[in-house]
Amino acid sequence: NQETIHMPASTNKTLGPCIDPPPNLLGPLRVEFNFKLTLEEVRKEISRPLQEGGRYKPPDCIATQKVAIIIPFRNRHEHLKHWLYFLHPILMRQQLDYGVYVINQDGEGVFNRAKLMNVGYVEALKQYDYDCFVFSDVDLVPLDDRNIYKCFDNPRHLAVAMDKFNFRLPYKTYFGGVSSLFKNQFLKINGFPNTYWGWGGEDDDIYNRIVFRGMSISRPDSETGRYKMIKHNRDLHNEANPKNPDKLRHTQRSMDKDGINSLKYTVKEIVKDALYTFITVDIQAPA
Ligand code: BGN
Repeated sequence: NQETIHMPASTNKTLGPCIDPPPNLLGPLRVEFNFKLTLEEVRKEISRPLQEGGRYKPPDCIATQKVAIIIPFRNRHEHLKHWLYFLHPILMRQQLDYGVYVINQDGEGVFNRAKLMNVGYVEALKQYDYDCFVFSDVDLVPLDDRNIYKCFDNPRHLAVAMDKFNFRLPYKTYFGGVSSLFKNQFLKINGFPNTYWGWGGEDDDIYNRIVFRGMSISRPDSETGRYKMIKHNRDLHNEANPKNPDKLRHTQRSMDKDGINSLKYTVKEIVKDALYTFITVDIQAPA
């Protein structure tokens, strides 16, 4: 009986590398946030190809990079649902070997986006041998799937044309929203600063670090780099910090001692959902 003798074709083939650009991209996307959905519905709809913890590998080719997506987070579950709903299918079409890490700041102290991103870098590496790190705000969804969530020859700024800035860069050195760095690029700048508490400036500090280490910024064009931001009110405990602008004048001096080499935190809990790995951390925030 032939059927029992022959192996199914899929079990015995050696996979080739994924080709660039990925063949199934759609280009411009329609994105709306004006609908309610439960996490259960999102899981039902999109978790089938995923492995536990929000991990994915393309089934029929070998991805060229292993990408950790790091999302600094607190109290934004509504946004996270929309992010997961839109991003997972995009990341799958981009044929990435990726995992989604939500880094949840424990407690009600002052928020620290950049420190949470440092934690995400360290914790993701404990799970898998990632070589590329994409750092994304939870409220930003790309409007074009040709904006690939991978790493480039220089640190990449992906969110170049956000709706809230009229689809333009707010200023030329803007590095906020979504960015990506290879492991070696991240280490070259000693990671991100841990000392920007509250809103503002940490992304400018990261930009400075990159330039001080002789790298430049890679960006998609302003069509490919369009983003929609989920509207929200200003968060509690994330006020603009008047100390942050002044800190920016000292990046060159501070970056060697404030970064991944001085990072201190404790993990409170790691939960592997079908759609993401949720890591709650105490980052010793001031009250
Ligand atoms: C800038 C902020 C960035 C922020 C952008 C866009 C500062 C430092 C003092 C100049 N920088 O002004 O962190 O991403 O606006 O909102 O506050």
